[in-house]
Amino acid sequence: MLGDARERTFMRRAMLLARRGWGHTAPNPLVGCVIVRDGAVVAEGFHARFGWPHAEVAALTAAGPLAAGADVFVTLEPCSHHGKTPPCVDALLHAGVRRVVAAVRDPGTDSGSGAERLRAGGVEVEVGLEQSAAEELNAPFLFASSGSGRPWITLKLALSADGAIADASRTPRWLTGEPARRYVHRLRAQSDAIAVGAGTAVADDPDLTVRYGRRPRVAPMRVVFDRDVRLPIGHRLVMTARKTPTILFSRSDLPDHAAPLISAGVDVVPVSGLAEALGTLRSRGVRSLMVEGGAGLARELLAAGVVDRLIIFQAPVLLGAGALPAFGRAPPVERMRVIERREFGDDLMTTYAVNELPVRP
Ligand code: AOF
Ligand code: ZN
Repeated sequence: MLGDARERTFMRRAMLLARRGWGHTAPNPLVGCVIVRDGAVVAEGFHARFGWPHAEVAALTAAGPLAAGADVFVTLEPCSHHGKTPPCVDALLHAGVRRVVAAVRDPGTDSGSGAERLRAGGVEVEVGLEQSAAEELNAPFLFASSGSGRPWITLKLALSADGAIADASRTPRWLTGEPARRYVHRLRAQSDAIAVGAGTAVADDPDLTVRYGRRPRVAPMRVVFDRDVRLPIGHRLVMTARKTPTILFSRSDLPDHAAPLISAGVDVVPVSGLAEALGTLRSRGVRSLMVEGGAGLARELLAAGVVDRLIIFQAPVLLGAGALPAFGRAPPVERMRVIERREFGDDLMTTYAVNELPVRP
């Protein structure tokens, strides 16, 4: 029965398998699959890398003849199209599975309608088991398919217990400990691009690269929202721009002092404002954007209503009088949905849903 505890366990297992493709499947989704017979898992699979076999095919291959008459749990509706690989629907029908349980529908116009095709072939199909977890797993993919003209945006900030990002002296310093900082590299690895505002780029001289854990298939693009082109030529982002693509969004009347940055390989793009910058990123293939501060950019994004997920790492530190509040004069947001809470050493991470995924018509 859909939703019984054991079936949920199978879907959660498929979700865990899906995560093994972390950083390697974009622009495709993370997908995992388990094949069950007589209440026991007989085979598993996941989409390991862009262009490689889909999760269902990997699991069917592992199952061999055991797939006949089996139940299949998959985190995304099986595809019905010939893309880089043949339709999973055909593979499932050919293997003679009895039933397919999918967590969420595939919104793709080519790849979708797998459920109907399977039903027409006599397979029992149910959709929606662990749906919200599956949506969270592939939010950028689902958001892109909804016709959004901008990337799915995650704003990540490290704050003191008194809600600030810098003390009165504004001296850059680490608030969070090593485990939290490592996890940020993991978050970066699953993002198409990583952005900061000009203030943070100037003050912190960040690399914005993935330097810990498994490297992603494609290094995330680096983005600086720097209206007046304040990024110094000697900063890391500029020095390494030829190695890792770096976009700088400036105001539309490009200042003359941008020339050396352009010569150094920074892709300086003059834009009329935030909306045009986000549209440019999306049109260049950025579906997921992680923003790492600072206060000015955070305020601007919140005010524009384009923060989809807010990840706060709260460190056991008080920055005291005169500290820089994380959100400046950001607009109030009504109760946000808490998606996840996790501890990293003494730091507490909370992921909030600020926006919800648009519901498919
Ligand atoms: C995946 N992995 O495990 C599943 C996917 O170009 P293709 O053939 O790789 O097809 C990509 C589309 O197939 C993808 O956008 C999604 O709609 C669907 N399902 N994709 O990459 C998988 N099951
Ligand atoms: Zn497929």
